[in-house]
Amino acid sequence: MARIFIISNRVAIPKAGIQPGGLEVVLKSTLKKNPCVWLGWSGEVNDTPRTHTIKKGRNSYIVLDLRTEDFEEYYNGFANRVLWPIFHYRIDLAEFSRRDLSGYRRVNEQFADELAKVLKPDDIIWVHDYHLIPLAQALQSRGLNNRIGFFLHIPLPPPEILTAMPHHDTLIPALGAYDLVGFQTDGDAANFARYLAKELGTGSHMSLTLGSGRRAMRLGTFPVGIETRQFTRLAGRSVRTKFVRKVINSIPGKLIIGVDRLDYSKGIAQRMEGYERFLLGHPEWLGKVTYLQITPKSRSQIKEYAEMEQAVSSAAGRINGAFSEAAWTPVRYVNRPYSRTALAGLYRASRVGLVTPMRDGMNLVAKEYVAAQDPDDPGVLILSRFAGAADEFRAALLVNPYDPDAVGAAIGRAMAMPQDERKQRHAELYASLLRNDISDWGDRFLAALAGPQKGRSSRTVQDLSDFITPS
Ligand code: ADQ
Repeated sequence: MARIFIISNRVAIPKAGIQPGGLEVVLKSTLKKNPCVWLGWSGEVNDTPRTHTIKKGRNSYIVLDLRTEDFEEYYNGFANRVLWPIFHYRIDLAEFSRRDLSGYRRVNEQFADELAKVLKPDDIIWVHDYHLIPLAQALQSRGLNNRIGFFLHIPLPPPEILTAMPHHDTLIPALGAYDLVGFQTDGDAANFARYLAKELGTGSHMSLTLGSGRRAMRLGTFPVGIETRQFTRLAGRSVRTKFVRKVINSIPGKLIIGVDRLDYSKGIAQRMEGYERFLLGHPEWLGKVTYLQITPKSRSQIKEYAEMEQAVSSAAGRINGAFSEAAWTPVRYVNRPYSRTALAGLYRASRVGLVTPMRDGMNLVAKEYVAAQDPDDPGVLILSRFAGAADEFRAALLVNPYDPDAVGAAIGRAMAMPQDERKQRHAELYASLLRNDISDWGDRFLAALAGPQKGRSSRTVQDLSDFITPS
């Protein structure tokens, strides 16, 4: 059985008592079904970097430290200050420097060096996310021609935005060195196809061989899902726990929930404004609804994130200042992470799930909220049309997060929605979750990587036109 090498910025080493994080949940069944080696950054910054290998059953985890300079330039710099904002359509927030780009390339070379020590010719490589775009090229320049796929967890913007990124013309075509490039949505894949057609003049029907000229690259859409039934069961148990009951008993009336990392892509400050418009337009709900926003801080050392922390807390303060009463606080803004179990119960206890990113690759919170509901008395999902999940979740209340009046109106509609309509919408959303469960997501990607004949959802670049003008 061929080994699967999973390569990502961070590695999640399973530890007793620690709940699995995002990527680990997504890759759980791949890690269970195949002998895997997972390689990435240890999370340690160390000027004499070390590499550790940890074995767990038939899987191994190889973690490497980063030098201070590399951490600053690759992670804080190019990945988080250039690729993250630009891929989320925020050219205005990108801070490009050549130094950061060379740090980014250097870490990709470091990863390739480590891989070169352990790879065997029939190992299959699956690279995750925007931190590692040039990795396939770096491996091929070392003569390593393993089958290799790439999955982008975040959005890919159209060429009109991508081309604003300095050095896009060497970086984006580097994806051509992969055998398969996977995206969350057809829209992202179409943007990539349009970039190739426009910038490289591939035309929409040309066979395309980029990079080393060895095999043709293919692209495909593989929307990430969740473990639907397990999450439903978890929510059913969790809603009865002491913790969730205490939260429910502490609020008057209905609960609206938002759960996000503190990131500008998630639109938390804009969402607060939408809630404010709802309170202004629906005085009948004053004192009868509480919006709980759970948001652990992230990337606080980056200026834009620190500014956003400030903007979100001042929006919460403004709303509470204007509307609070002695026995009612309209917004509860909580800056710490909660366990998956606690979140599942809180989702189930909430009448509305407010998921309004300005732009998001998929957004698993939207999927978790739907999975957590009681089918006999479900809550309503309000979802940004700019989340990848909106492609599958047509039965949610879709909103434009740039329009606070529309968000406010959607909250009003959700609060008043009759049970029959809630049940019908939930049934439709839940069916779509089951159709795209995470349990076979890895299998689908790996089957497509093994060859076009096996891939159900991958298309070859000869079919670029399918993506450019989807039927
Ligand atoms: P993220 O940007 O991290 O992921 P998301 O898809 O919402 O966003 O996943 C977040 C995960 O973290 C969820 O499982 C959620 O429950 C958990 N989480 C969020 N806030 C939390 C909190 N306050 N406390 C505890 N847990 C919390 C990236 C991309 C997404 C893409 C995923 C998966 O940005 O677009 O959906 O990868 O591909």
